Amino acid sequence: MYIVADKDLTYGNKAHLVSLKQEPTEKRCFSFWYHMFGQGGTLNIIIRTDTQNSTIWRKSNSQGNAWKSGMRTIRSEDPYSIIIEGILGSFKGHVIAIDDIEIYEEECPHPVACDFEADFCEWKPQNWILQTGQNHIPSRDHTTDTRTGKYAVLSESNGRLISPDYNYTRNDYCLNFWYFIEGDRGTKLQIIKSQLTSESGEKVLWTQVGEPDVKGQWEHSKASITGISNGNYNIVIFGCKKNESTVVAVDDIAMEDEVCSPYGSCNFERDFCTWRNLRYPYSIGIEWSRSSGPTTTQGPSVDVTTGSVEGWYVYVTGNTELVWERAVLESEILHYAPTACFTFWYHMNGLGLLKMVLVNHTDSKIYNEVNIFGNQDDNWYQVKRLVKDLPPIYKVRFIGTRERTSEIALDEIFIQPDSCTDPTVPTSPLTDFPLSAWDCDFENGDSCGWINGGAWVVQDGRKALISELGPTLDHTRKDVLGRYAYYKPLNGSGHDLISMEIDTSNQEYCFQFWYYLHS
Ligand SMILES: [Ca+2]
Ligand SMILES: [Ca+2]
Ligand SMILES: [Ca+2]
Repeated sequence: MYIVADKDLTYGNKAHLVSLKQEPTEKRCFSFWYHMFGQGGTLNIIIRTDTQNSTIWRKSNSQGNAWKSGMRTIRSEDPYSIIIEGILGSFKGHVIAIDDIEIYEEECPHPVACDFEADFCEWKPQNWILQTGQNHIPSRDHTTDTRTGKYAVLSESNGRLISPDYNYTRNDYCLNFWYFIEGDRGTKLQIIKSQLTSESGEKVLWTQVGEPDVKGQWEHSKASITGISNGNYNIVIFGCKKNESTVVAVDDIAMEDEVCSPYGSCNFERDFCTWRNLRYPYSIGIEWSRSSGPTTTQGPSVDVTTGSVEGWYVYVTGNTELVWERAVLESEILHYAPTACFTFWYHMNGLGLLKMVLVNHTDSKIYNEVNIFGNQDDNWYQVKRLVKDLPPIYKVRFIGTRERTSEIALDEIFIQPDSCTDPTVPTSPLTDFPLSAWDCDFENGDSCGWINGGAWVVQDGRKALISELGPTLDHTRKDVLGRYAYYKPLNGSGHDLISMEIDTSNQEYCFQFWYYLHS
């Protein structure tokens, strides 16, 4: 079933597909497939009761040249109808299609994922609101990178965003999210694992605080969540701020059924992970799209991850008549330095050129690392490249250039620090002593129960690079993501970092620490 723009159509014209009236429900999964390719257009799923309409799902603009799965759990105390609303883009021939609508009597899987475009999904907001970038900071959301896209923002001095109830069956999950913080040190964002039955059962998994005079930007992060299947837990996104003008916002939350993969890695099975198409003038005429199975006679018929037509990869696609077209896929900001191993698979059965370049985030200088020429056979090939002398912060771009009909495909991007052999396991601090309650590596973003007079800031190397203050590597992880306490007094702040009381009457202790002093 599809809608198409003909020449008489004006922007904003809508088409509605309305279901029969449904019985009230506590949980009923509405699942469907959609195809939205080309600029403009919106697809809404609306629940209509006798008293109100609520939009429970929304996507706008191109979602790539592929069928994608959409689903939302419906909960309604009143009888309702489901409305599928299509709003076309403004150019002729634009198509929005849907297929395979299914309704079944249970919750949809993955309720934790949310892009905040329609609502809070199943998250319960306490003092968080949805807003667009219009007249606000941040001025764009993360999902759509537009002024009309929505994100969740803290509206009071503190608030919680509580994850939906979900029957977690695995031991390891990874919460992926994007956040924006702008403000003083009283501005804080935390990810907390919270036990439903007791107030005391809260464990802080991740913390980030604001720093005065540092401009906010959307940043990607992950929090490892373990042991959530052993009890009745929720994930809580906690924000607090001391001052009206400061901002704490989140967007594009997703829960993955596995331990957190390294930053920048992607197998394209569910989405683009953190990779993005760059617009014109970086890209000309074409873009990278996700797909599975054979797309053209020249492209791959299976992906690398699964080796089947069910698996997903990305390929350059478009239908302009330019002679040399170009599509640029860019990573999030990466920080594996000074040495990292870049692994990816490509398929280039036809004319074309695939480049992997690195862009220094500090001065935008570009380093050309890999060039692969087309006209190869119908096979996937792996590239593994150890790159040395990397800058502390950079991005990776895959640039596909093709002539008219040729195809370039990519899959299984994997980036790891240090070497191309076994992935490195983060080492715990080297110590000859048993662990104690006073130990702190600052990796959770707080000072582990040490009382901070206010002059100490827990920061990572990325923050140090922006503010040009402090070391760019910590001692624990020895990379830009590792955190440490940095002495940076403000007017009126106390200077001490004070431990909990230590009783030395029965036992001796050794106090050991690493320091960095430079002036
Ligand atoms: Ca959004
Ligand atoms: Ca794949
Ligand atoms: Ca550390």
